[in-house]
Amino acid sequence: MKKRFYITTPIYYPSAKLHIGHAYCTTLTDVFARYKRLRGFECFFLTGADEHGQKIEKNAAAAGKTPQEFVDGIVEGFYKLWDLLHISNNDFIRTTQERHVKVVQDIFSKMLANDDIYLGKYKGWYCKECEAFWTDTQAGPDHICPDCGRPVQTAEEEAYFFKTSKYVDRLMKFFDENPKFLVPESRKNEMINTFIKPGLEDLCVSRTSFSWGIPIRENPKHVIYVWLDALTNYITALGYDSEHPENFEKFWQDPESETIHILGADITRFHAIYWPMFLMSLGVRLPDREFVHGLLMMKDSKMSKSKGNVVDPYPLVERYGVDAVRYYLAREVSFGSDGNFTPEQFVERINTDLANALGNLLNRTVSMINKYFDGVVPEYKGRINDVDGNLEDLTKLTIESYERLMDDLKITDAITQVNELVNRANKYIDETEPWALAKDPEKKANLESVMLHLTNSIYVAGMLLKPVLVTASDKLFEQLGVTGDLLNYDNIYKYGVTGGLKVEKKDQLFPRLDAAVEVQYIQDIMAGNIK
Ligand code: ME8
Repeated sequence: MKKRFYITTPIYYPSAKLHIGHAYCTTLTDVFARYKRLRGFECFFLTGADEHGQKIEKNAAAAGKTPQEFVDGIVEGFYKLWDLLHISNNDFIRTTQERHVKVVQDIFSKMLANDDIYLGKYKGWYCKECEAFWTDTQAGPDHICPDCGRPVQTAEEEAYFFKTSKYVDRLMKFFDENPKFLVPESRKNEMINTFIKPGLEDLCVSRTSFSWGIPIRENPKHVIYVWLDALTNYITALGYDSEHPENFEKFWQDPESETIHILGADITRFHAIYWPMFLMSLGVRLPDREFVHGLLMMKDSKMSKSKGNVVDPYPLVERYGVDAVRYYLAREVSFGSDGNFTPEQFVERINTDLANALGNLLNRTVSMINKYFDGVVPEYKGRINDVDGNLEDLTKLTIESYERLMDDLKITDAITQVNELVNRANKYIDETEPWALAKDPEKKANLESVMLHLTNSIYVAGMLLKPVLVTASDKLFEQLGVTGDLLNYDNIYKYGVTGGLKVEKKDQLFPRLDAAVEVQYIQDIMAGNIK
């Protein structure tokens, strides 16, 4: 099994503040990275900012700033959000950094020298006012500029093209030979049927209509198309083509390392079709997996910066805490499918799973151990009856299925398994009635066993949720008295290790939220009244 891996998020555009969709992708990627690290993998986790392009040039001008000043300000906000959410990335790449610019220019020169890029003519729809070229789809049937709404004219400009035709067969072969490359499977079919089968045109990889981009060394009036610039971040950050290629060799080229890109469904085409072709052209290994997640909507309408219907994650984390927001993101919308954000579901999820189920389980268990056993968890004495045995079996099964699902990036399903274990343990308290056992001295062994099984399930649940509940899992372990060696993941396989722990009652892990008040609060965030 591979013991090293490289994982990336898309690099987001600093054209405006990030919204909860970006937080969703980065948080879920972070959950996976933390999970693999817990399992002993060496991980390199990259995120960053995609800083070039016409839109950024325009937004900067509208804000009265230079593009660099403009993106510097917005990227500060990226750092702040990732800090708030405890994102454990190992590096943050900005496409305006020198390490990136130089390599993108080298890559372009290489492709030009290989004859994979040639100079041709770009035919499209041109808007004189905006000085922008648009494709057929963008101009639509009425031939209108999507930005200013004025009519556009057909026009031609000199541009460089990447020869996709040269690589299309190799790409199809690669898809066939690597069925796990692009998941979920439906995304692959969509790529083949929508883009490849109808015939892929050569890709225009340069622009002359604006200047905020990386200039082509051989012909500096052109800037490099933003997607060729952006996608290469995944290797420039590792030191590809630099004086320090160690991480590139170790995390990308070495087949012992697994490379995984996480991305949203809106950008699958660039990652699944063009990126592999660029890598083939450079003679670089292709990534092992691309996992496409769905998009979060706001009650059936796509959340987007331009529509102004976004949920700002900053005030959300500030009010509800990092653990609640991370848990909601990981648990609510199945990773890989589209989903809705609603304030009601947000509050409900936290109350049901965290306050009522997990928090309550810990609270009840610690109180009973204090009351019946002076705060010390009784030792494990083996399987003394079926009820206890069932909880023991379920705990072991939960670990197995959690690991299998997590390894497949089915993060939501994996968390759901843990939630089911927690629910089962709560039900087990009701079934075993420890308060009744405590009244009968002959049932002492039963009572001991119940307390041990409960603490063991909480211990396992706490460990499995550690990649999500980055601060609450430590608080849970503190109350349970888990320290030292038991903080290592591998101990969850040893059933009964919680015997002898000294528990300590502290504050509720997750106070119950007042639904009416909090739904209103989140609606205020969405209306932009709280920042
Ligand atoms: O496309 N729901 O950047 P971007 C869930 N710079 N995820 C969402 C989302 C939503 N409503 N909206 C955005 C770019 N995302 C390029 C990427 S990579 C080499 C270059 C997430 O700022 C999702 O992961 O538009 C999506 O793919 C990404 O943000 C797009 O971010």
